[in-house]
Amino acid sequence: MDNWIKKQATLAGSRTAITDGKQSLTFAQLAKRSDQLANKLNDLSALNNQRVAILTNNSVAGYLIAMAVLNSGHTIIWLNRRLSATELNYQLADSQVDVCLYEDRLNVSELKCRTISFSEVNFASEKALPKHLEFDLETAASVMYTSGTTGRPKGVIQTFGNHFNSAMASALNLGVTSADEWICTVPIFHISGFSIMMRGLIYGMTVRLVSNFDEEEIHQILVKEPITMISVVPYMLKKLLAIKQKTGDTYNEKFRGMLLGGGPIDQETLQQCEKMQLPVVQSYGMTETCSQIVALSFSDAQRHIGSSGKPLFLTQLRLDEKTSEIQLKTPALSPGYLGQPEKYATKITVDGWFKTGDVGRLDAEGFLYVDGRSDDMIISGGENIFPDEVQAAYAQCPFVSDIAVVGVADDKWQQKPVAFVIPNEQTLLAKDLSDYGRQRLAHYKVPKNFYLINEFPHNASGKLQRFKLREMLDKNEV
Ligand code: S0N
Ligand code: AMP
Ligand code: MG
Ligand code: MG
Repeated sequence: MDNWIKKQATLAGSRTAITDGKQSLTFAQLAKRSDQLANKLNDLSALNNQRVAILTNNSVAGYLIAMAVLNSGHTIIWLNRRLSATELNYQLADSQVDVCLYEDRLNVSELKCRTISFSEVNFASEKALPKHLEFDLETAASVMYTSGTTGRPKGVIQTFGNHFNSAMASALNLGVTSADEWICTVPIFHISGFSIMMRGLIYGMTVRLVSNFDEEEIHQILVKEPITMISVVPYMLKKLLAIKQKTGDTYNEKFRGMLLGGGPIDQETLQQCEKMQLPVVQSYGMTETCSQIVALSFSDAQRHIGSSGKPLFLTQLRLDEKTSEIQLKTPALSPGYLGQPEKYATKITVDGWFKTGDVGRLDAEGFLYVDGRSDDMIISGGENIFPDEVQAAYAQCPFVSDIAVVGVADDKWQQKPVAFVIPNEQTLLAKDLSDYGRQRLAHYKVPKNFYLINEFPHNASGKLQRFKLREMLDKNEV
């Protein structure tokens, strides 16, 4: 298959590929620049290993480095910049990378591998690589880590074929073309963001990057610039809706829609969006499916408020007869977890369907309603938190005899983790517990509240009953 970067340089060379509002590159410039950067990475001997890690915020520099890594025929290991050094070091070791490329302003002092800043890459000399590397549908383009209820995080492999199928299915649903301009406010280290970069390459469409989520700034961009599409998680939708309600502003006349995903949303918010004539397209997807595989269409969005839509072109979906678990077959499905085929095998049914861990319903017309998780996963502001992972971080904590983490509803983050603690000392302070967690975990994973308790509710077989802890909170018993 032809190299997508080179291909767009010949098809749409003069069109803008990427812009942050100050710096812009056409597809022709992108091809040239990613060749240069790949040659510089080669000169730095940063390409000895098949995989290269990238740690960055959304930035043109990070986007270009990612394109250079793909262009050089290597696989990107995307690192979540909110993770702790311990968490990042686990992923670096697990993916067996020997180089992490990082945005200059980020702190990498505790990372246990060779680190090269983007400016070091820029200043390097060039050592030529083969001029025109092909892309291959079966090859891993990217890897993103995701946790689970058991065991350590797993690297989800996303092939070029997964990205291509995902982008095509999305375009067939939304009618996106090269005339669109998609603003990327979601992190490029998540599939929500990286899929926008890949769609940009595949459609020949302009991607507008913003470095962090500042709702006032994004609102102004949506009003003033010719943005047609934005991807948001519920947290972002609510912030943008509130500004629209306050100002009464309308977005620029080309604006077509907000692709909403990454977690559940309440009906009330969707109804308010409708009132404000904010075209929201609900969707359902995950890292393992390379972004949305179920989505509403513009024409159905209003009629099926609360539904995540229909399975997109080529995706098959069924519900498990007993558990109502959502199960999938799709060409966008990851071929596996890096180095953990046995973990991946547990996610596939005997007849070959991927088990999502989500529970849902289908109405008579085939629209999907996602009801929630079958496990204890918490989604806070679009980031996943697994209670077992948080508990494990406190296993060695001297003040804690035992700890149980549960998710509760939260106005700001939709859900937040809180902890029940059997203390070793009665004078224990929440701040000490919080500080302990913040040294070991991504800050969004650290419980927002700590409740001291004498014993945990267990069932007859000794399993922790998290629902009983949640009931205690509901009844104000702690
Ligand atoms: C919500 C975001 C933007 C919040 O980040 P913000 O405001 O930039 O925070 P910071 O300034 O960095 O930090 C301030 C304090 O807030 C804490 N914090 C940050 N994030 C969270 C959080 N999520 N929960 C709780 N706390 C958080 C920081 O720790 C800091 O606190 P202190 O000072 O104490 O350290 C940010 O979280 C964000 O970007 N979230 C979205 C992530 C995302 O994109 N998730 C989606 C993942 N799923 C998928 O990608 C699959 C679905 C999909 O593909 C998709 C999803 C959406 C739309 C479209 C699609 C698609 O199909 O294409
Ligand atoms: P991630 O593993 O970070 O890619 O997030 C994917 C998970 O987010 C899914 O497995 C669901 O649990 C959740 N999710 C995504 N879209 C929706 C939706 N429309 N409604 C409810 N939950 C969703
Ligand atoms: Mg996941
Ligand atoms: Mg912020």
